[in-house]
Amino acid sequence: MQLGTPQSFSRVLSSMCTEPHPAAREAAERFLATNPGDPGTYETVADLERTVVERLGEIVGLSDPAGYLASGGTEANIQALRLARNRADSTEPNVVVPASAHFSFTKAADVLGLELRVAPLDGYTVSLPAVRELVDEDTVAVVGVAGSTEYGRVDPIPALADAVADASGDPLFHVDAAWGGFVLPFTEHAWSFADAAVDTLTIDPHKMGQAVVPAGGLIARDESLLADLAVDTPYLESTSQITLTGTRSGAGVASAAAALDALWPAGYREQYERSQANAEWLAAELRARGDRVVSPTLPLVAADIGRDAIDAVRAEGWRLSRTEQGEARFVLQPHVTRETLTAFLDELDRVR
Ligand code: 0PR
Repeated sequence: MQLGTPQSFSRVLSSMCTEPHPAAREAAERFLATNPGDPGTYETVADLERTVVERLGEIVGLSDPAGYLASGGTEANIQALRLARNRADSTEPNVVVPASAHFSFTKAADVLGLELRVAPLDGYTVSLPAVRELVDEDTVAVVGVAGSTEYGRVDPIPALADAVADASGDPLFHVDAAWGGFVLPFTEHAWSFADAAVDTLTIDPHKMGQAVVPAGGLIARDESLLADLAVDTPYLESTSQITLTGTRSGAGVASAAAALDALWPAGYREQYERSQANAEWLAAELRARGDRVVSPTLPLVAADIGRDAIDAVRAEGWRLSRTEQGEARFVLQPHVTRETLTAFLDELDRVR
């Protein structure tokens, strides 16, 4: 069988994945045949996972974090809603999410039997009055997004936490920082456990964290919250399991550990500064060409460059996707350098 060659990242402009850090790639290979799902057998990787969770706790402003490394943001978001549902005693549970929430919440609501209540946006972030109106005694969780998939925007996390505190039921507050978690610590945004009464949070090492896929992260304020996820594992040496997947790759855990060791905090800060500067530069270049640009508050640019132009650059091999509104969406991942963007703009100028 011909395996072919994996794509290069040189023209990938809209992906939230990136070239893994070299240390992360090497660690992933070393731990490929380990399974943190069975800590009784694979002790080293299980210990390493606890260390990674500790380290992620530092990033998200939590001194004694609970959590684990999931297969990605989808699993982390599903699990956050699952524990919220399991601890509530509603027969008609619902979850309130912003219209900007990632489609993983649609999957979560589907598999968990939750009513998905979608709060409209006010600009690019969730409308607080709308959230307050949608929350009722059957609401088991409210979700805020810290770094939205399409526009990189941050919901008003402290105000959402207040709305949760005022709710008549006892909902949990989940923050989805799957992509934003590795850039937000270097900004002024209020987004983490340190800024508001957050219960659970998604932060994915395999996005801006420069680990290999699969490495998502679910972090909880307290170990007791995760107890609602535990199922008995009668024939393993460990007695219960909180993850959604059973067997899972230790490669993600080890690579996250290596990436965090190499990059937190100075390397991630430098990366954020480089990516943000590139985002602002690209926004200015496109505006100078007369394109409407949604201002990048994080390193993600959405710009109305025209449907035909997107098709034309795609035909030249550029991997560029659109927002629901049809704007081109540039995610300034580490592999998207100034040289890449200059080459892209040259192409854009050529095709239109
Ligand atoms: N939460 C947010 C805010 C996300 O942006 C994403 C993924 C998820 C959760 C789900 O994470 P997993 O995909 O790890 O389960 N957003 C990316 C996107 O839709 C996913 C992606 C990644 C798509 C790489 C394409 C790609 O090449 O853009």
